[in-house]
Amino acid sequence: MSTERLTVAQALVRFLAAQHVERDGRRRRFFAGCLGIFGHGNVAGLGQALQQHHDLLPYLPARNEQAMVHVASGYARQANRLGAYACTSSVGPGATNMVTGAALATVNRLPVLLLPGDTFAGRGPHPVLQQLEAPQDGTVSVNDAFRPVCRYFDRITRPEQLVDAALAAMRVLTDPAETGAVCLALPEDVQTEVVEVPAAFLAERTWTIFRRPPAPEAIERAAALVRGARRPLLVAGGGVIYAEATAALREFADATGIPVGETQAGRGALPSAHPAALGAIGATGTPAANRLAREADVVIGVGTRWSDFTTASRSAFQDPGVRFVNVNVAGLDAAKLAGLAVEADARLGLDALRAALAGRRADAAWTERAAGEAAAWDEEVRRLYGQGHGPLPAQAEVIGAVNDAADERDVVVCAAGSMPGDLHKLWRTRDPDGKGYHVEYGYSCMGYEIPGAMGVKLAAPDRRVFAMVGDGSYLMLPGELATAVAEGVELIVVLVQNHGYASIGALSRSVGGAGYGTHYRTAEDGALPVDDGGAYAATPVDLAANAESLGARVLRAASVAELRAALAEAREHRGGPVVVHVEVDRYAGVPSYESWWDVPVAAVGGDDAVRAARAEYEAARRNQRPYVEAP
Ligand SMILES: Cc1ncc(C[n+]2csc(CCOP(=O)(O)OP(=O)(O)O)c2C)c(N)n1
Ligand SMILES: [Mg+2]
Repeated sequence: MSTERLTVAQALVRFLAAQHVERDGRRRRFFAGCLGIFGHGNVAGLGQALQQHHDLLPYLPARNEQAMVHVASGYARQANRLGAYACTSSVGPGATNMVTGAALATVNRLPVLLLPGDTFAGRGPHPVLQQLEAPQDGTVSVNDAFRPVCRYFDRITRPEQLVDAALAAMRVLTDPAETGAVCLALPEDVQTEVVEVPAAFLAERTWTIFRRPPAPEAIERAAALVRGARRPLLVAGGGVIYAEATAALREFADATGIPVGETQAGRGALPSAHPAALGAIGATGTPAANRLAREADVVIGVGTRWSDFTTASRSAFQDPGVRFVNVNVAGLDAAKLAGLAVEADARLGLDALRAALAGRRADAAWTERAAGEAAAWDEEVRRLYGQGHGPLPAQAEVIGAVNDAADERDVVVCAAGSMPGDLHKLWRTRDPDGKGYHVEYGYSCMGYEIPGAMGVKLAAPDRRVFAMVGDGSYLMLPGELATAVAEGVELIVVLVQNHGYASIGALSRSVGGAGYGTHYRTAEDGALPVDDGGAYAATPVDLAANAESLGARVLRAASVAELRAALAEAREHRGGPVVVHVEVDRYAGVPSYESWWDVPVAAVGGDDAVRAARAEYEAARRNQRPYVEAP
């Protein structure tokens, strides 16, 4: 058997560069490159190896470790999980900065490979700079914090462990049911040590992602349930898009007349103009989807993890006999809401169920009702887009302007604040592959927007990418704007200034609070910085100037007309990111439509407003359903 003598880091870099994936006969490289920030924990090991093999695995220097994992997540999602980035960090703070990124990737079921440096396996110089000493356990390092947020964790304490660990990492990264963040912690001494690896370990390898077919019996039972339904509804989740099952979904909807609501990750699975499309469902859903959900008797969830936003905290489905059919590649999700578990690839599952229904259609009255509700909702979107709010515009008008500026294949990216809920409802989706809408709402992590959008653009250079970012999100993680400038990544960042956490201010007021602490404190605020819906002082910050200082082209818009002009200019900009800065009316929100989100209210104490909110909360909770009946 031929072998090669390499450092552990060199062997790992060569292994990563040789990995490929294949699905439906289409094959591609798995790792687009390695993002990183060097420190003593990785510069001599992985840093040396990446320099030596820069032609095999491109290196992309980032500005913040959390953000670089977001870049990797954005990339993986846009690539339908058929591509990924590795992320290398130093030991200590560089490593723990990646923990939040890891959780985001795992919650959203996105493959990212994390390669944090670790303290010396040989322990010679311990405690090394940035080492956390655990008096009770000699094996602990800060990297153990990756264990709960990763789908696979390993620490390479001996060079020869690399072969086994690298293969295990790839198995998890390329498994659609298990994928998420994978962490291989690399002690800084081990990275530089010699390992004799078999040539086969370094050879090109293809991981075929076979589509998992549904069990025929499961499809028969699912079809029987759907045939017996009077008011069937389908809820499309991210799995529909990842499995490239949007065409199968259209065919299913066309053949059955069953209306379709969409989760955040599944938004765009069916273009807004499709007659069966109800748009967003759940706490941030449309009245069209939420009214039909309330009455549905059989709900087919495809590729959804049934988050609280989708089920309106288990209040969305009110028919006492409602049953669920879950088509999902992951057993964890297929079993939720006591549904009939159809463990399968979304495309194969949809095709099999359509075939089993053999031309059987939902009641015409139900299908027509869905189309009518959808048309009424479209009118409401038109109204909100063009409401002419003043003197500052409403956020909905900003969304309308960006939607108009985006072409069919362009992508909108967002993650936290009031924008995700507004986008979920209002964004008109058009891309037939469902890749035009990218709101990270599994972890809803402030700061994801700019790095996530960068990952999207790296995965889809032929699409225009709009990042919608609130002032709060921007302030958390603006640094990757500098990376986008340096790397010439073309993004259109729409920076929406409303002087603080408008979403949480509104949430606070809805639970009887006064928006305490949700408006950035200004000199006038004194000790009690409230946000009670009245006049407020603008914060003395200039985020446009901040973006400019990072090297971005910046356009300032003071009205909807100026915004539209700025977006037209931004569309033509080449060579790097453009930031379009616009201020909106903090209190001109998009309403919630016949839905609910469970946020507990203080049971004792507080003032009249809190007591009233508690009473309302207790009443709303009575609409919660356990969803435990067997299918
Ligand atoms: C990292 C992180 N910290 C805290 C939160 C809780 N949170 C959700 S939205 C929000 C405020 C977002 O502010 P901004 O980006 O300005 O958007 P706005 O609410 O004003 O629309 C906060 C603090 C979060 N989602 N992520
Ligand atoms: Mg804000």
